[in-house]
Amino acid sequence: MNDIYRHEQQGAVCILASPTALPQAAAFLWNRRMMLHVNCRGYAVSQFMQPEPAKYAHQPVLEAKTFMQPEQPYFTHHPGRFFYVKDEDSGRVFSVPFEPVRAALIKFEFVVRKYEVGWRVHCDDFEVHAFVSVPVDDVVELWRLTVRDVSGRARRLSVYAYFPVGYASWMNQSGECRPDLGGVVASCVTPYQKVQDYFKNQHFKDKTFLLADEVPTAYEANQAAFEGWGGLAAPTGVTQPSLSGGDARYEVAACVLQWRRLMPADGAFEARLIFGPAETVDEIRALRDKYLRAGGFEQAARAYEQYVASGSGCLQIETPDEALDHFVNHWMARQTFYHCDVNRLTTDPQTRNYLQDAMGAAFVQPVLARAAFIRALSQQQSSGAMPDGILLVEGAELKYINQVPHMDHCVWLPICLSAYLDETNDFALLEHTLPFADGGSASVRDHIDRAMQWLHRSRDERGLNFIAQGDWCDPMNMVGWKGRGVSGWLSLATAYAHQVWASICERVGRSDEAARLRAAADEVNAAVNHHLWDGQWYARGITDDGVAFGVAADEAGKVFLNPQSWSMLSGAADAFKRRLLMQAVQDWLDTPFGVMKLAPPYQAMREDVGRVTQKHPGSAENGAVYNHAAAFYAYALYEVKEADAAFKVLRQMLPGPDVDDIVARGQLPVFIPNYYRGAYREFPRTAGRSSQLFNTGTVAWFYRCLVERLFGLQGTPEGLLVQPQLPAAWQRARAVRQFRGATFDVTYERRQAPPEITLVLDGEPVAGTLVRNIQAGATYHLQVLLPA
Ligand code: CEZ
Repeated sequence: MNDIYRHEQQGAVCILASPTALPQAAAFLWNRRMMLHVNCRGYAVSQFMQPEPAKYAHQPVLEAKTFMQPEQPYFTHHPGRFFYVKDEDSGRVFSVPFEPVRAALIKFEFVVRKYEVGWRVHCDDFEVHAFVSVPVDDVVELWRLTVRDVSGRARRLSVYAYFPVGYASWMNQSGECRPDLGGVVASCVTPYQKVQDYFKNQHFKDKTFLLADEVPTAYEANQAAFEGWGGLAAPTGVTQPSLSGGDARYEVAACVLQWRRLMPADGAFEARLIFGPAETVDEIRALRDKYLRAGGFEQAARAYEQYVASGSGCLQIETPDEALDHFVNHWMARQTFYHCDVNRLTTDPQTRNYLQDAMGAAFVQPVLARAAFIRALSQQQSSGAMPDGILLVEGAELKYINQVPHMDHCVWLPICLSAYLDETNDFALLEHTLPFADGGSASVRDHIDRAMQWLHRSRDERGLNFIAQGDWCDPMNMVGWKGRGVSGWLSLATAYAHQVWASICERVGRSDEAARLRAAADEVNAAVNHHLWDGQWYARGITDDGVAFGVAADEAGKVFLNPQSWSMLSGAADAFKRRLLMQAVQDWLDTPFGVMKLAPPYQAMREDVGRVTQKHPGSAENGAVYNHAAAFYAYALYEVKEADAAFKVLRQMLPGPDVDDIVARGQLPVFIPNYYRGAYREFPRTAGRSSQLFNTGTVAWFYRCLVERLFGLQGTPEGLLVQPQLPAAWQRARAVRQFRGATFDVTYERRQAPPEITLVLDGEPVAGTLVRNIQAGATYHLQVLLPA
């Protein structure tokens, strides 16, 4: 493909061939209890649940009155996994992956697969392979290292594994070489001050171990002793013949292993390493026995591959856009599954995130979606209000952002549930009885009725929804903190949520309720049209002091994307307004990397809007190409049958296929990031740069847009509704869709005639666009003939 990036196995393997072209490019692995984020140069961040998120390496410094280790020389905590290779004859040293030595490499390959990540590096006549994976349930990194001679002569070499620990405990930390275990064990005490915290922390996994199956020649457990004054690129431990076997005694610990070897020509050194946290040495020994015994890694790999495959989703495609196929066929479901199976590794996910992740689950593992709706609704107040976060484990608390009142959580209930119902036809769920957080219980149906009533009540005398300290936009915290400000987006979302719920009510025979809901939606739409239409687009809201913002008169934050998108969903915008606002989006928000969330970006704090205006211009909610918001826009464009415009927005979420685009974004096409930098006019140098953050509601919406809209394979109570909106340039495409236990092999073809969509099911023409009587277990061949 090009020198920097290529793929193998139809996009299942992505390979970056330069450590410096996309220096922040990264990949992630996760299991039910941990997440590992590694970048192409060898920096890594890992997190595990105990049950709150914690780190066994590179801990964040915890707030405390005590200054951190004032008596220690200050060594920075490098969050990496490094291997050094030293030719004992020449004394030359290089490191794998690339950091920290940054030697000139003959070959560099960062290899990303769904179930493992690694490197293939060629330097100094050695070929080094290092790969990491994780098991399904244990918190441990499984590393395979191979160093092979390619010079054809015998070599004397030393190989080192250096895994910095980077504890931040100002109470207690140490490290010891443990030849009896075949590695190094570091220990700390998670710092705390409140006596109650002792009882919470006492069984924490406060040890970090690095063990190898291959017996090391020497060990080091003291970071300062290893790095010496040569630093990371030339650590004392590597320049000397042998690691000193030192310990760390209230000093910064490190895990360093050395293997000195005489290698025959073309010979290879191989080792397997395990790195992770544990509470006790017995636990470490048990992990050693489980993984470092013969076949231990292989067994874990098989189970992990199966785990990842269990979330492969309901859609495989073959289109004229090969790079899109690669993302959809290999990476889209994986990212969606990650979100819904482990809830972004928090114990109190934000309610809107939790519900949108459940929406994604509808396409990969519907049982997870069902469980999530039940859990979320069981935490609703009987008033209909939803909490800011959903508590997932005993003892979890609403923390940080979840202590800030946001007013939008109820809108996500019908919107996300509708995807689940379409997918599964599980309308029985609506009659399921669930408790309220403050006592009493009612059916799911009643819970959602109350949520809609709560939204409808939470409006001002103009009929617009209060924003309090935020809506979908978390950091928009000062529009309504005095209790009067309203959100244009939330009002439109309220109208849309009412309509979605009305459609569901109609399907279960509640036509009176549906009519009431539609009337309520009309009322909100009318209020928005009356107070927030600014002439060419919709305003974002009205502040506590009665000032409309997101309007033409504003210098910064003139146009916001969300109200425009949701006015198309809620139907507030008629065809005339739609034309104007789509033009405004194009004029103000469009960039080669996608549509920005707002423009121009705020350059200084605006106290009647909030901290969103303090974020760097073009970053995050302050005018990035915020993919989650862009996904709403795409979905709305499909709603009004703007198929080409919608596809363009979706396509721009993926880096590539051109290498220039991949370089500008700095990211591999293995996930959709939460944003790309905006401020396209103000800061063109950084525009397009990926945030590298793979926690985002975007992917669930991307999935939904593809399944239901682009390929138009949407479930209804009667069967499968086929209403594709293929990009005009596609002459043909194919989709294999899993639906209610059946497989649909669907081919799309543009033909001159007939003028309407025609369906042919297993050779028989179908009247209309609905496929009925679907039998689980069956495979159907569906031909979709589209007008040219
Ligand atoms: O968080 C996301 C939230 O998790 O931002 C979205 C919001 O809808 C999601 O629920 C838009 O605001 O500074 C902040 O508080 C930010 O709002 C971030 O926490 C933001 C990050 O981008 C997380 O990915």
